[in-house]
Amino acid sequence: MKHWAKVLALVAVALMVVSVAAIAAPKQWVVGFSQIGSESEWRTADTHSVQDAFAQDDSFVLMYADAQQKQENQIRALRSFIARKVDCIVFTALVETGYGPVLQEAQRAHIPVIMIDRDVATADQKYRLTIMGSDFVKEGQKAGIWLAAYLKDQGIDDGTTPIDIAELQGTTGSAPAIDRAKGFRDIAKDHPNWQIKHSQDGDFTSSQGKQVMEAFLKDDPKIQVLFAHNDQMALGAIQAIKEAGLQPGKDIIIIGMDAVKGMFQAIVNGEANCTIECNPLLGPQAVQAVRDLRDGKKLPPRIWTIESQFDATNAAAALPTRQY
Ligand code: GYE
Repeated sequence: MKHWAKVLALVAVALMVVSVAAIAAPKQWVVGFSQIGSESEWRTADTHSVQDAFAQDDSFVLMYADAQQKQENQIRALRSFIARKVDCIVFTALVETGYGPVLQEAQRAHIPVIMIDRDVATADQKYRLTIMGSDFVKEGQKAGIWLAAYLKDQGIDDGTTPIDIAELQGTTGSAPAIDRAKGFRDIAKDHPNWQIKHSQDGDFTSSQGKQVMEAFLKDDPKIQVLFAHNDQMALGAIQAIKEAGLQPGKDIIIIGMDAVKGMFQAIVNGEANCTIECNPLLGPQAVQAVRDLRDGKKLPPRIWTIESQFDATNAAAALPTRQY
């Protein structure tokens, strides 16, 4: 073979190798993740899950923005993702309303938006591709169903004597606060003697849960049940109850949501009664959805997570295997 023919053959082989590699390796995607903050153990587990899952696949670059519980920070972060022309946005909405314009901007820039955990209001759902996460209405219903069974089992509820219930709501206007309140009331309405006498925003944090519970108890030391929209507020409230000289889990039945380790421990210690699981480990599912999107697959409009509930009958057995 002539020298120039050899060179040509080598170049052809090199080109083939490069193009095969290009086909095999997917195009690297830049993904912007707008998180709401770090208000709870749940949120921390969720953030780590998403960051770890994207870090395991080097065909993704994750840009992370923590809004520190402020909607304006979140809108600013979303706009900066759009300006940087990211390939996809993963987004958890602090509250349901107020994101329409920025989501429309993403749509106009042809940047797909995948919601995880907290959705936006129905009117703005047309601007996002899918939502993955929990059924918060169902979680609220599960809390009500558990309470009905427990009261019956303990012989506390005769169906007519009023049951004095306090509710610590999550961040006003957020999807889980709206839906958990609704789900619980779906069940409460079948028990006319259940009286939700106190209901206030505790912003999903332990410190506010404690403060609000203190105020509830000052106003009404006869509260029999506390329904907290997350475990973090329930754990804060437990402190307030103890400081008021009452026994949490006995004088006041405590129901939380999330199933974080601290709440498991409280149930095992007899200081709380029930927690409805809300799975924060959304990272692997989120990565899979973005991968499918990149591969040109159609995403389902709703991706549910699978959940359970824990009380004195099963908390101790499950505790050693809990990841959050
Ligand atoms: O229950 C709470 C967190 O959006 C489902 O937010 C989530 C909630 C979770 O701060 O602990």
